[in-house]
Amino acid sequence: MQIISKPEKLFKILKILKLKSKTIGFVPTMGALHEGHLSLIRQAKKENKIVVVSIFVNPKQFGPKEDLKSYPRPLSKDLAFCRKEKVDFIFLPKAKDIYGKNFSTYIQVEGLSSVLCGKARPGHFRGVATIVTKLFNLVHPDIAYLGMKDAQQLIIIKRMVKDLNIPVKIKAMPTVREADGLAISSRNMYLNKSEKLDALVLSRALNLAKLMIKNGARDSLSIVNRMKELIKQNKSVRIEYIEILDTETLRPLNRVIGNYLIVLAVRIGTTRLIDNFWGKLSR
Ligand code: PAJ
Repeated sequence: MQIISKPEKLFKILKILKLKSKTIGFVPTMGALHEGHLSLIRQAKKENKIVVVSIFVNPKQFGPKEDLKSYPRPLSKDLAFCRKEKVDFIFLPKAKDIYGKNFSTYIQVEGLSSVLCGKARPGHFRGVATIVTKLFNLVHPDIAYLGMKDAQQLIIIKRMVKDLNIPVKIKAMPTVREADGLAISSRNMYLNKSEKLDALVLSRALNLAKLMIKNGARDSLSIVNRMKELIKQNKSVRIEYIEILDTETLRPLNRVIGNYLIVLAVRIGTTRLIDNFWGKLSR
């Protein structure tokens, strides 16, 4: 496993490998790797000759009051995980080498970036789209692996790749959960014991919605209301949003039909958690 920090060096090495027709699988991350990240890496290993993992806590996607400083950075543990998974290259850049002096170009995916998490985190998706574009330009992956856990991020990146003709295939990977149903996230480590129990309400609310839909419910409002009722039983959980949307446009669906996405965001203490369910009903 080779660890590269300089963008130009990474670009040069990968360019040579590409000329030798080696397929490149790419997993962009902010580190603090867990089973969710590892599932992406394993899939990339299965499908490509070369696997590149980037570890970069991207300052441009954090708001001024967000957790950039305290975001976990367990680097030696991350590297050990990657070594075990036989990752070929780790890209570990410094912020100053990614955002040089006078940096002033951003990618803005309009519409999709200003709803849901984009409302609570203005500028977040601009930061994500910009770094992901830069990483794609440096790595030139054949396939990039992204988690369905971050549904809005995935939908925005897919839109951007299509709109800008970026030559990469985006592979969406299912959410990895703890045995109790909690979606694994680097931010779960901010939760104390009782908050971790409170957090189970996210997957429970999604399961309730799934059951209702299985039993024939189609009216989004009544499903969302039942989810809200369930969550409100727990006084320490504050709902930010619960919505049922179209998976491509993120437009709200009055009725559950076609490719739909149930998304929710809550705050527990100071921690913001998201979860979702991707479903399909034939029209
Ligand atoms: P990060 O939060 O480190 O996540 C990296 C990738 O892992 C994302 O595609 C995310 O959706 C996926 N992931 C996280 N938890 C998962 C889980 N429980 N199951 C499956 N996949 C999971 O997302 C980012 O970093 C950044 O915004 C990034 C895209 C790297 C740009 O900076």
